Amino acid sequence: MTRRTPSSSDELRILGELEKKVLWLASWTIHNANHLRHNTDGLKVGGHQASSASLTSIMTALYFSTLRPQDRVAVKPHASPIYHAIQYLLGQQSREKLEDFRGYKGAQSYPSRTKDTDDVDFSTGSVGLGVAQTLFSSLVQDYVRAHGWGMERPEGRMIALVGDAELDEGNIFESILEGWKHGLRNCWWIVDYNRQSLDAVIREGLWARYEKLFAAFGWDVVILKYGSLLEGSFREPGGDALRHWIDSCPNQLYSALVFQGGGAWRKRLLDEIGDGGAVTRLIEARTDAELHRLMTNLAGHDLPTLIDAFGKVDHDRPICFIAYTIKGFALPFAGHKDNHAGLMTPAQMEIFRAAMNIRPAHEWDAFEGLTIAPAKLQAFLDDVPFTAAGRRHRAKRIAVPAELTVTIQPEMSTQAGFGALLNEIGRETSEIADRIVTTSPDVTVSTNLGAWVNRRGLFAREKLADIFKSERIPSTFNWDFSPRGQHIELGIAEMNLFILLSALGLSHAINGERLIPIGTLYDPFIQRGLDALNYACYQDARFILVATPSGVTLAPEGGAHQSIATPLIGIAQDGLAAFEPAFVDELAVILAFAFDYIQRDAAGDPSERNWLRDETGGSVYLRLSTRPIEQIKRAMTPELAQAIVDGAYWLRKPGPNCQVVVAYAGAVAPEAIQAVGLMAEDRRDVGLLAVTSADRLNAGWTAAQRARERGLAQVRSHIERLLADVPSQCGIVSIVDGHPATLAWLGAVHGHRVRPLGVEHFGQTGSIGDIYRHYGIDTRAIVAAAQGLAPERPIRHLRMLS
Ligand SMILES: Cc1ncc(C[n+]2csc(CCOP(=O)(O)OP(=O)(O)O)c2C)c(N)n1
Ligand SMILES: [Mg+2]
Repeated sequence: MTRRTPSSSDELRILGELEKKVLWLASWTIHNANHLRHNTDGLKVGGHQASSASLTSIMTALYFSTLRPQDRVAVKPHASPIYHAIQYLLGQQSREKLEDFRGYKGAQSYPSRTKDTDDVDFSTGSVGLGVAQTLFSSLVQDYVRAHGWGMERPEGRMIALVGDAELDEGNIFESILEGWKHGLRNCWWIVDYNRQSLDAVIREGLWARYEKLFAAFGWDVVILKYGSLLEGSFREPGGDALRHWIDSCPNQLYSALVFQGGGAWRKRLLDEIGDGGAVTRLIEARTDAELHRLMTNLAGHDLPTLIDAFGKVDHDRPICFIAYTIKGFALPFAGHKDNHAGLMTPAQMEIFRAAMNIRPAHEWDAFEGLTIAPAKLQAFLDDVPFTAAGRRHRAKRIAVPAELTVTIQPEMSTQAGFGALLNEIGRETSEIADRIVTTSPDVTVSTNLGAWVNRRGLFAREKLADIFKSERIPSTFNWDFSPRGQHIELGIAEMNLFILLSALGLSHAINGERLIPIGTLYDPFIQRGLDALNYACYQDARFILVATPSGVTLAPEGGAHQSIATPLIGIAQDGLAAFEPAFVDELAVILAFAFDYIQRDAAGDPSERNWLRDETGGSVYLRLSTRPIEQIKRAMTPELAQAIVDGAYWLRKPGPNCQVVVAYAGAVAPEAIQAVGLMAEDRRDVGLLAVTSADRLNAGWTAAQRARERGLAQVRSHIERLLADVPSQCGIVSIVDGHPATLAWLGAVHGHRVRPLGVEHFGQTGSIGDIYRHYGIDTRAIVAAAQGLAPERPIRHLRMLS
């Protein structure tokens, strides 16, 4: 593609016009949403107008000049109106969606990969996460290329537009550390240094700390402080004094003067540095408006400076640009410390309209009020490199084996089963085995990935041999790093795990190369990274999360590591299908399903069989245990496999006179099985329901009810069918090593009474027997609960179970 030299004066003139237009469109979008559309329900758009205006120039320079199709950007959440305005000018955003900004199905308040239609690369919203996502996306790009995939495409730069207060989020620093370890490249962070957060003006001199910090981790730091006008004035007689004054001006005072304008600048400057000579002449040579323009000409608002700085980069080292900006630049509340939620009044908007030459009813016209001929502007826009073909990719699906083989020991834990399954996959040559990439925050061995890593090696761009191996020191693990390795070892920070999974899980869209990411961690630490997990799901990244050990079953390992709430997270987290199998043959079925499920992306209605939106796919969470339990010897039939995936099956079908059903999930299976055996003499036809996914059972049930409410009377979900023949007077004892609410809802399906057992408190250590007794999830507790549900006849074994 031929391209004009970016800094030609003709192009700069066009970019200057577009910059104005972008600010107008963004402001009008916000104004329209507040004053014209949504004001009847009192919906106010806070935090957008001032916050987005500080990025107008930077984003104009990037999107209309610097960026290439292979580049990917995370835009600061509150810059969404600027982003959508740019996309509108590039023909990728509709007027309707701008008119409905923040309204139903309109353009989103924060750029959203899944909900917006205008080519958002990375969602943002929860500050800090999108920033780290760009870093991990760069690592993933390196991973993909090191494996020889996608070499026909140019390398992209992963760019984040970062709010300065966003840098308060710890996850950003966690990611910087990880980036350094992995030799981060092709990553730009452009800090919108407007020295304001939501509530406040930030501390003096923060940039100097950032500079040291980034440099310490191998980043280039480029400080973009003064624009071309100010730089020019510094070269005039008296300019040194002006530079000195502005360099030492406190943030608060600078902001206040920005807000007050030309007259205030003049008074202050003359009072403080006026000398009756060169400095005074420099000031007095300018009108109030010119002086204001000069004094607010920070580099972050100066297109020539920005285009030059971005265009000059001729290396792939990570760069942190600290771009000085003004929050609310070019708007009436510019610089005011309370401006975060500031909105222009209708009167202010009219003044702005007049300044922009916009006629009423022409507010949305792309070139209204501009001085350059529309045809010329349109030709420029049509030729913008960023929107050239090749931005969006669709990677083909990786073939998945119908079943996974594994040798099942008589006693085995699901965690051991997971390790054995991956070991088997790692042994074979298959496409799926090559596309799997595992990662773990310093718990690779303790989550049982060791055998897989021994086979497939660790990933690093540079080869690094395991010294223990070369020194012939016996060790179970072969820790060789190479560009072909398939395990990415992370430090302990769980936020990094989830953001890396988010990046790996979007590789099909970002790099056009599909990966099958599997991340392992201890179950309780899901909560440590929960916002990042939610973020990954919100972006529709696809991965398999294996959390082990879990619950109080890890007993002697330590009370602090027990998890209670995670089964409920599994139920509640959108975009994540949660499973908690008890047996290894179930796990094999679920893992095979997961490999396929994470690759699905069809639009469409729920399946009529289980009422789940299986065709759209999603990510998968496996809650596993370290408890070895006796395995069931059985053949895996297609029916059983289907039921396992759908969420439950009868391990013992209840008879017609059934009085009690025990419904269990996960590692408490032995207690449930034993309790049913002990009750058999005193209770008729006891049923035993094995629940493999409370999440999918619940989701199917909810969807089926909704379908019936829409008139599809015949619809039945999987759990409704399973419980259909259970007599109405029968009670259900549910049990899970997690919060009892996980399965308590089973009673609402057909109105059976439920006694939900589970764990509500944690922290006690001991043997599994001690702990189960302590928290009331042992065999006795199940039998006692059954007795309580149907007390007419005592269960004799209960007395022996104290
Ligand atoms: C995790 C998280 N916490 C809080 C918020 C609410 N919030 C949105 S923007 C913001 C601060 C904005 O400051 P900065 O990043 O400097 O952007 P600016 O408004 O100056 O452009 C806060 C606290 C959020 N979006 N995400
Ligand atoms: Mg800020």
